[in-house]
Amino acid sequence: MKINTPTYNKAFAEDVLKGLSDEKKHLSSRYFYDDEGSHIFQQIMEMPEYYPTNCEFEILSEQSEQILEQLNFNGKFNIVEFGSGDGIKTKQLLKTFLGKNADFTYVPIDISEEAILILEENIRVSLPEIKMNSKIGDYFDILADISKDETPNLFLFLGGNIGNYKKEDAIDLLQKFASGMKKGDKLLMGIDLQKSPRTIQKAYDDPHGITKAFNMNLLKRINRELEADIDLSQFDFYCHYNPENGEVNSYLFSLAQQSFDSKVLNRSFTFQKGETIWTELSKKYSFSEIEELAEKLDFKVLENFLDSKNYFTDSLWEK
Ligand code: AVI
Repeated sequence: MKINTPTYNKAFAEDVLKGLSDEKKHLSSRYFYDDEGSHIFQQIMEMPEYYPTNCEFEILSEQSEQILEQLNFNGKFNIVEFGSGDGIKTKQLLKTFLGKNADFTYVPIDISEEAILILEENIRVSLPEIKMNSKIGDYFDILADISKDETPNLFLFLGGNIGNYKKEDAIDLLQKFASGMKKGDKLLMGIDLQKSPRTIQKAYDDPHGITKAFNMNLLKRINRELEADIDLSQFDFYCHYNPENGEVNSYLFSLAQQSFDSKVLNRSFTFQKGETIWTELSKKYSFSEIEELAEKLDFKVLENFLDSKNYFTDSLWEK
């Protein structure tokens, strides 16, 4: 008997079904990052309006020596990176640490084998002397293994990704990180800060339409993977920064009363004219919110490493 294994991603299908069936429609920004979405995100990071990447690059290029001093590790340690991406920013930190003769092993973790292979190649070409022990798989399975070892760890969670988690989900994620950390282990986390609402609004509501394309790619994915017939020209993108709570919320919205079918989900979905699909939260933090979050999780904030404009922090926490 031939068993038909689904060619679509089951979690994606379930989440789309749930998200588009709820009264207030939503789709998770987690699904932005297929091959095309990852490519569009690269373009976002190159836009002059999208300041977080340059800010974090500046911090890691100019302050890694101070970061190393604050770690206060004597002897060997691991640098464990969650969601390492292309490693361009991390390379700045690794280079400085090597220059200071720090004795460490770099342990990048990613779910994608391809991402790890590209990263390894990229790091080895520019830093051939580095000790690297890459891991492919689920963060938390790997974390459980790492925590059994006596070697002290510096965990990296860069890029400001924590901003894409709702408060309760951010706490949940950091609690999972914490459960794999020993006393004295450190976490260096990229966090985007509250600043002029105009600067933030421009970074997300960009004039090039790249962030719009990033969001629209979710609909393209539904068409392709869930065999749907969404008319993309009948949707637009909107985002809004609220300086009172530090949240950028992003939406797709329907330009007409319309419906579409998905063969995979075996359902049709109807939209009113102007109806929204919430796609992303990008939360900007104040220093007091960072302190509050660390305290709740039993971490101590050792130092906030800021860029010259004070837009972004790499916040160093100790367990
Ligand atoms: C990945 N993450 C930190 C980005 C952000 O700024 O929230 C994703 C992004 N969304 C729109 N532009 C960039």
